[in-house]
Amino acid sequence: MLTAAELPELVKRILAAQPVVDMHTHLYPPTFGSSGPDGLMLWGLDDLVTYHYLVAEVFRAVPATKFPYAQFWAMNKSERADHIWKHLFVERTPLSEACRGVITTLSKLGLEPGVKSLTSHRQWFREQDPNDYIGRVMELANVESITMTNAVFDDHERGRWLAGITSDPRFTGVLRFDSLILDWPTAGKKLAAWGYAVAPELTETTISEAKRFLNEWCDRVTAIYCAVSLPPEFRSSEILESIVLPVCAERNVPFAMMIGSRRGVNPELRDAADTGGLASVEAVTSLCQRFPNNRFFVTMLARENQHELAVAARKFGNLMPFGCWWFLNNPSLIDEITRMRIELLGTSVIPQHSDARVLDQLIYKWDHSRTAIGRVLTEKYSDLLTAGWPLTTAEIERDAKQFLKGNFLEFLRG
Ligand code: RAT
Ligand code: ZN
Repeated sequence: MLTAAELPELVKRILAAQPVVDMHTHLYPPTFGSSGPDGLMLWGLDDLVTYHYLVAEVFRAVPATKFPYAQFWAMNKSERADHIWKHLFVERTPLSEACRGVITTLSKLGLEPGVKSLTSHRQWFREQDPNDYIGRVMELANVESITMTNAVFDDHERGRWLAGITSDPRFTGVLRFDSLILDWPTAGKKLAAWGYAVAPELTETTISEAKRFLNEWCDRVTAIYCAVSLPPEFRSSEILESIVLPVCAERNVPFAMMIGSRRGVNPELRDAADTGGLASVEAVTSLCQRFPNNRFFVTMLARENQHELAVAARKFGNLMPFGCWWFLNNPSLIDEITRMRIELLGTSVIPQHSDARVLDQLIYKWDHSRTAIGRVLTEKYSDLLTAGWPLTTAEIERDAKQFLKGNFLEFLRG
């Protein structure tokens, strides 16, 4: 029988050894382009250091009144990385989660993180072959499969799919179509221009043509689920209910809703422009109740929505809460949210996804998340021992597998 004293090391070891199926990232294989302004695969030092989380942070260190946005965006990527490095890593202590992430990543790659200049590291990354490097990063992060986000209304990505993409077994596809639900006037015009017979009104033909569009694109990207990100005020929509959910049900794929993002509050920050807000869990429960043949992955951006979402999941088996999303992907919040979810839902949640935009981030996002989840589990197992349960190593291994991989794959299968 295990003892409480053994738990911290044992849980850590088991979580580290359990490969992850990462259910939501913004990563791409090299077939989508791995260099230059058009490459969709982001990787390496300059992408790491210019991550949009760090762009937002550098404008706190050096405000736009002193260093105007236009001046920042006029620099090339390496110059922006140097600016961020100087102000967030050299002249200040890199304490924030996004800063610490760069440090963890460099250390795990065997690179000295405490440097004043990025020049020599930049050279090291230049020598890596992107295709081989993916393997190295996945091994270091112990990630076995990367789920992409394939934005069908992004003209650039769409063009690449239409030109023909050879699939990469390390990556799986997800069809993402925010504007179909949030901005039908624009999305509908695009569909019409792409040859689908849709009208501004949701006539029968429009509905069946929009379904044809979704089906064709789900086939093209081999979508394992469909996804949208929604603003705090989202409740539901006719398009969602008459087009999207029926297609997902027919294809037997879950629908992922990432709720609570408010886009572009400070557009000057570009990718870093968005913020979050309190959303409605009642909107989620209403959909779960009225669409029992659909399965919903749901993550919410507001900390204040998390408890109600976990309670909702107790009521609906077709609801799977996942991840500590974006501004919640910080150790203190992962701790709080994971603890609360486990107390309410046992092992039936997906505690985390990486949301990595830059390949190398898999290394730190999963390292930091495994640590945070491990702390919670250690405490929970210790409480269980105190309560009298004869906990075994095999049980901890089974839980780690469910949390990091199994729950996602099982919910996909339905
Ligand atoms: O977390 C992020 O990096 C955000 O910018 C978004 O990509 C968000 O995760 C989303 O999928 O909309
Ligand atoms: Zn995302």
